[in-house]
Amino acid sequence: MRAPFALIALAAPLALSACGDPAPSYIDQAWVRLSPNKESPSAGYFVAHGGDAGVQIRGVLTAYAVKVEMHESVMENGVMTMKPIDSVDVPAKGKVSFAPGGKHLMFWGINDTAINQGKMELTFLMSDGKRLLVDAVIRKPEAAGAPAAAPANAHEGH
Ligand SMILES: [Cu+2]
Repeated sequence: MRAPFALIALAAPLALSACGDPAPSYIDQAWVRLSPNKESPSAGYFVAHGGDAGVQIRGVLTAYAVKVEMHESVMENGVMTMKPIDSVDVPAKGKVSFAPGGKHLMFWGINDTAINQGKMELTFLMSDGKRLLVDAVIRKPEAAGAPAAAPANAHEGH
């Protein structure tokens, strides 16, 4: 019974000297693709980085929109649809990207204050009890003069 304890006693100082505080999880590259139409929701994207411990994103809040949801785009019977998701695992030392075509945030009613300042603060609720505050850059639809309502193929045929 003595040998295992002796090994642990030797290993512990090495482990302690190798790291200081545990690396925290964090979120970056947050941005919002503003919908050209105020009636339809806008999508948001970011990258979540796991720290030394795995964690879950349990929800996202913002004071600058009426509602936020986490969504996932999935193929069902050959059709792309999206579903709300309640939580997302961020593995230890791994990362999870919310990106166009996959997981994304959906915002309803982004207010003009946020649009005018070009960014909005998001609060990510984590399963370890932390709240991560991140500024998401708001990217407006193509120049205001570009007719959003024009046919998508308007420039074809040249
Ligand atoms: Cu969505």
